[in-house]
Amino acid sequence: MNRVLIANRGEIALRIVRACHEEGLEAVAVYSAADRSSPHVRAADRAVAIGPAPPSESYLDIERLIAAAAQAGADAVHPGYGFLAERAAFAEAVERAGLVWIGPPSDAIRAMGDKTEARRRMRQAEVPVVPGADAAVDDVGPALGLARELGYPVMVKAAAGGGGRGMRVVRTPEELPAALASAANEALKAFGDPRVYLEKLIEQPRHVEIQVLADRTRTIHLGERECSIQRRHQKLLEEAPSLAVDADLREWMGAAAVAAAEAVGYLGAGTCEFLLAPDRAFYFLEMNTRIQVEHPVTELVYGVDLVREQLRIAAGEPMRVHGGWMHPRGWAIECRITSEDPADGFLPSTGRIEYLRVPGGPGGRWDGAIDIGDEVTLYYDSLLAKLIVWAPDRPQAITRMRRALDELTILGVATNQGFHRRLLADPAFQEGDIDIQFLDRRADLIQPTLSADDLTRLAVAAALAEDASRRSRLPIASSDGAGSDAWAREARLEGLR
Ligand code: MV4
Repeated sequence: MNRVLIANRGEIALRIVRACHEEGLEAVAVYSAADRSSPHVRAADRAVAIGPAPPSESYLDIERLIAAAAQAGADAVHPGYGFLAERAAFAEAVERAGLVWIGPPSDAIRAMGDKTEARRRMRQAEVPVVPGADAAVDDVGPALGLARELGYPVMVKAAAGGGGRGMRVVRTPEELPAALASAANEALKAFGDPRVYLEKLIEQPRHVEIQVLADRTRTIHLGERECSIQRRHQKLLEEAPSLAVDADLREWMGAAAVAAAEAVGYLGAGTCEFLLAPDRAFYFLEMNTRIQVEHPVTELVYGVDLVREQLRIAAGEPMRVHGGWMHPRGWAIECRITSEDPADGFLPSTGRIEYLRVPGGPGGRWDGAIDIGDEVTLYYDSLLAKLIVWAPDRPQAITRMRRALDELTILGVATNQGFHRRLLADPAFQEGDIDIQFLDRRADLIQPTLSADDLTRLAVAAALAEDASRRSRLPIASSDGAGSDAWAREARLEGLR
C-alpha cells in the first residue's frame, strides 16, 4: 500500500490526508466542482476531479471514484464517514478493482445494515439487545400480542432503519395500528423497505457507544463515548469517558462490543452503539462500520491514532495499540461547529467565510476544513469543524472548551457557537445530568430568551462594534458569550439600533 484515494471531502478527508502522511503514504483527494480549492485538495499529494457539486454525481458515484483511483495510480481507498462509507457494494467494487478497502469486510457491513439481522446475530453472540422481536411484524393482530408480552410502552422501528427514521413510540394498544402503518410508510419512503418490528421502549437512556479496533489476530475496545447531547438524531457534543460509566461497566460494555465485532468477522475501526438505562442495564442498538465523526475524543483519552490504525490494519499489519488493558486518561470533549442557526430552528446557513480565528493554546485540537473565502453551500452537510479539547478531568475540560470557544470567531455564516457556550455554562450539563432527551427539555439553551435590558445592552454593543469595525476595517469579533451575530440581528429586528 503506497497511495490512498480518499473518497470523501471536508474535515474527515483532511484528517485522512494527515494520517496518510504520518504513515508515509501518499494521499489522493477527489473533489467536486464545488470543492476545487478546498483544504483537503490542497493538502493532498494529488487530486482528481470527479464531477459536479451534487453528491449523486460525484462523492456518491462508485464508478467515477474507481476510475479516479485508477487514474491517480492509487492502490487503496478510504471512504471516511457518510457518502459511501457503509455501502457494502462500494467495498466490493473497490476490491474487484484490485484495490485495498480501508474498512471492514463487506459481509460485516451488510450484516450490521439490516437491524433485525443484526439483532439475531447479536443475540446469538450473547450481546444484550433491547427486548423485542427479531422478525418484522406484518399484521396488527400478532403485533398487539407481542406488544402486550413486552409491556407498554413499546417502539416500532424500521428493519432497514437507523438514524431514527421510521420510528414510533407507542404507549397504548389503541395507538399501535396507526403507528405500524405510519412507521412502515416512512420506512418505505426512507429506505425502500417497509418492514417494521417491535422493541420495548427504554426510557430516559443515555446514548453511549464503544470504540472497537480489530486486526487479523485480535479485537479490542477503546472505551466509551458519551453521545447523549443530540437534537433530532444529530449529535452536537460528545465526550470521553462518560460520567455514567465506571471501570466495571466499561469492561462489561467493552466485552459486549468486542463480542459483537467478532460475531461478524470485523476488521478495522468500528463502533457499537448502546442505550444505557438509568439502572445501568445496557442494550446494543447498532454497529457503525466506519470511522465516526467523534473519534477524536477517544484518540485523546487513549493516546491512539484511530485513522493511522485503520491504515495499518488494511495493509495487513498488526495494530500498534499495545496489548493488555487500556484505560482512559483524563477527559476529552468535542463540539461540532456547524453552519446552522439555533435561533432559526437549526436551519443550515450558507455564505462566504468572511473571517476565521481558530482557537489555540494548550489541550486543544481543531479538525476543520474551512478557510477565509470558502463558500458554505447547501450541497454538503453543515459540519464546518470539530473543536476538541483534552484536560485532566471533566470540569477542567469544560473550562478549557469554554475558553477555546471564546477564542473562536467565524463570520459570514451563522453557526451554533453560541449554543455550545450556553450548553457548557449550564449547571445541569456541568453536573452531568443528561440523557438523550436533554435538549428536548432545554429550549432555553437552543434559543436564549432575552430581557428588554439585555437586548438594549446588546444593541448598543453591536452598534459600537460595527462602528469601530467600519473605522478600523477589521471584522467584528464576537465576544459577548452567546453569538453576537445572532443577537445583533435580533436587536436590529427589535428596532433598537
Ligand atoms: C430506541 C430508543 C428507546 N428504546 N430503542 C434512535 C436512533 C436509532 N438508532 C435508535 N434510536 C432509539 N432507539 C428503544 N427500544 C431511543 C432511541 C433514540 C435515540 C437513541 C440514540 C440517540 C438518540 C436518540 C434519540 C431519540 C431516540
